[in-house]
Amino acid sequence: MKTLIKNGTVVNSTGTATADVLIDGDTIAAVLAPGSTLLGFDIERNVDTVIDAAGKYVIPGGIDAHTHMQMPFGGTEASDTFETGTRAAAWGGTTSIVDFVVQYAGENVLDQYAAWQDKARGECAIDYGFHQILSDVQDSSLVAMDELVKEGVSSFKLFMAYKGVFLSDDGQIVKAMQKASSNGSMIMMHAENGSVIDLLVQQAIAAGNTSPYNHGLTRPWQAEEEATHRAIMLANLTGAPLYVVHVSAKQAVEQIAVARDRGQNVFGETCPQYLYLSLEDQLGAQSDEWGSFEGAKWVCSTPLRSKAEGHQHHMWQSLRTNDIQMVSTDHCPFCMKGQKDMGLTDFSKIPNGIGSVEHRMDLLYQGVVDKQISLERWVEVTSTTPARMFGMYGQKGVIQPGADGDVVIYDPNGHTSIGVGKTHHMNMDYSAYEGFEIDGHVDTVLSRGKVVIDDNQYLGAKGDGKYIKRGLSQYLI
Ligand code: DUC
Ligand code: ZN
Ligand code: ZN
Repeated sequence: MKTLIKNGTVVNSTGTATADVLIDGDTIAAVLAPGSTLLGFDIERNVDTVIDAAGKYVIPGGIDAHTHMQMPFGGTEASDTFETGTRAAAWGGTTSIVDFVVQYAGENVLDQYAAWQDKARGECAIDYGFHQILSDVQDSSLVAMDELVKEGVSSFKLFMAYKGVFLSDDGQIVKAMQKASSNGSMIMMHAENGSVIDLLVQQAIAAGNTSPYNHGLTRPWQAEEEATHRAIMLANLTGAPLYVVHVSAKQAVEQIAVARDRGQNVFGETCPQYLYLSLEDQLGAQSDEWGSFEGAKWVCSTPLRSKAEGHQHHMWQSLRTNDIQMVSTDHCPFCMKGQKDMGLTDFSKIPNGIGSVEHRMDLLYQGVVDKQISLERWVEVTSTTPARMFGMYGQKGVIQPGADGDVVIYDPNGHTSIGVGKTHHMNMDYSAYEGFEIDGHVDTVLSRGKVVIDDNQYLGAKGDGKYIKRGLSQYLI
């Protein structure tokens, strides 16, 4: 199967050019000046499909490096399966995800890895890779880290919060970091001080402060800044590279920036919710159906931060200045009915998570329209950097010969209205971005050369997606 995407504006992180993109089978065969021939060979006449992308952007498929499909969590399970979540991702121009294998305390890491491979195999609409979550860091987990790197799992997530569920103590963190420092893998960190949060939550509940807004109040920025600083110091001690996930506090960004300026391999990720949503939105949320419990829709960790305190503004600025390197979703969807409502009388029982795997590319494109980031930076933070950070670049994250034919044709003159019943394919009974209007549209999506979205139709199939065996981070020497 050969496809020619002609006359489009090809946008890579390095620059923009009008070009034709020839895809042969799974991979990009050539990027050519418009109308070129190949050694006298008329390309257009000899391909199976021609897509005219005049006036549109042709970008590398989005890579969401932080998703939790069907994750058992908070007394329930994230509501998107690998099938529904990856299909929704495709609708939104994301052609690869990196999800998390979960190891809870006492479980064996390699058994869990095998179980997650079984869950995802044959289910995904787009390509998928895995990070590994470590909770207790057993001796066998350290051996498993070496094994997993050979399997293409080159990043390990640890938690400084969620005591009794995920939390690793500082000694366990250091042990995992020492191993990462020796085998070249990346340590990812959920950086919030769990003991402090647990105390504040208990005090809030005892005082009768049970509504969803208290979730944010009991996870203050100081708990994020302190844990981010501690994680950076432990990484410094061990020489491990550190990637801080879902950064939401401007003070945490400052810690990352200082460490980077000192020459440490520290990286930061933020998410659309910290760029667009705020604690004030959550406080003001009211509906006929849910009253103030409406705010549960935006209970996630790290929490939404105060707009008045400038966190949102600072996140966009950090994306421009590269103090934050990339944007993932932390896609962890739960329905209001039957899941979030477990916390109707106690916010601490609301399962933590927001779903947005479908909307990340659009929401970040709106940042281009709103002059928050450049067109090339859009591609960089949503595709190219995730590919480099997690050992996929060359195969993913770029439009160039030899790369996978993961291509999105994005119409800057199109429009997308986000909301349930409009553009919503995630398995959630609400949208965290209901009513958001985007000045652009995902027209066509190709996943390894196959058109999976075109003209508002899904043309892919469950099982199209293949496992991505990742290498080591391409930011490390
Ligand atoms: N934060 C969430 O909001 N959900 C899943 C886990 C996490 O760290
Ligand atoms: Zn986390
Ligand atoms: Zn997460």
